[in-house]
Amino acid sequence: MSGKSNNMNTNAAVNLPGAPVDPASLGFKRLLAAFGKNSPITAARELRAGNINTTYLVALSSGEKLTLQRINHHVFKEPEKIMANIQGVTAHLRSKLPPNTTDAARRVLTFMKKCDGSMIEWDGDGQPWRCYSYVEGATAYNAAVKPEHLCETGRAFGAFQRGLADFPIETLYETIEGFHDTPRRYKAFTDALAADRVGRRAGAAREIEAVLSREPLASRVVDQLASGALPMRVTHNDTKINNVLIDDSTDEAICVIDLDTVMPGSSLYDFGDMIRFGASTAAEDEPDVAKIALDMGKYEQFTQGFIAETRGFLDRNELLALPTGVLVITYELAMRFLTDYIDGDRYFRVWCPEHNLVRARAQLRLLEDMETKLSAMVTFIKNNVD
Ligand code: GN1
Ligand code: MG
Repeated sequence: MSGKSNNMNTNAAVNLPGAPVDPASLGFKRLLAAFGKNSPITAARELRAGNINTTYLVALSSGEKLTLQRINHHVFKEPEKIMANIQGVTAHLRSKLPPNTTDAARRVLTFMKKCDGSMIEWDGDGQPWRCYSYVEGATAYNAAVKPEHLCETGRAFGAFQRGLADFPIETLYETIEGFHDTPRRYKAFTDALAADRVGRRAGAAREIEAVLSREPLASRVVDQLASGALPMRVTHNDTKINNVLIDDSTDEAICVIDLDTVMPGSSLYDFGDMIRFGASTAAEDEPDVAKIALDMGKYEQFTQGFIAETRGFLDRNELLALPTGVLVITYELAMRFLTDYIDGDRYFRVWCPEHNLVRARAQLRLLEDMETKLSAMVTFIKNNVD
């Protein structure tokens, strides 16, 4: 139910995943033409991918396959700024590929430009669209299907940060203000409770209490960023395992995708979100909380990959603090899902009426389990960095 798939479940003659859609009614011909793509469309699919944007795949008679994505304008107020960030970051990462790289287009996403050089086309309803490469022969898994995918994912996100360590951070726009400012998220949560817009507060009393009782956790990372105890870095900010493409034939992580939230941030949040989503024993929206725990075996695999790429580049105290990020981001997501539930599901896409409540409950259960494993998480890192 949750997450996104990239190249899964081919279901028709044209090798594209997703559910067939009618390209004419969605205005794809005009959108593609804006990006200089004029070949007839031979297939179009919708991916039920992600909680924010709407993603389509198209095949053209020229043989080219492309991703067309409608950016959620309610969430991303200034899509041109996202594209400016993405353009800078992808160019930087591309320049870091070894000179003998033969498959650069599979390792860094390529976004199509319009003839005026911009990367956004607005549709008749005032919604922003973009168009980018579709990486063939690679899969975005919602959960690892082979043990090596865990370590590979850790490596990919570690390498992503390392590759951007010398990126001019001051040139990045903050595309969503306070995105991982957890105390600010807490304030939004209590504001939503006070407003109780759709009368859902009473029905979520236990989850609300679980969030309120953990308030001190909210500031554990941002306070250290503010004091300078932790550095600001260029971070991805949405490090779910399904934001890494795994090569179908080599099982190597080849490309980090979903660059919408690349912004200045903390490595703790990136590491933490990777563990929150990928090292759980269940999906982010598992309704049966008895199935949810932190899988320490998975944690260790992710961590090994991440540390292999970041040792010597992240500060030692930062590395040892990574597990704090695991707790804080899990708390933050619990709070964000619950806020949206109380607020009437205005931010995350939901696939069933109580979806945000189910997501929040799942995060809270996972957090409870993580709290008992914090020292084990730290010990594993200590043993691997010293
Ligand atoms: C959203 O849409 P997706 O899956 O890329 C959200 C993330 C959350 C995630 C939870 C811009 O990401 O912050 O962690 O859902 N993205 C935004 O699954 O809010
Ligand atoms: Mg995202």
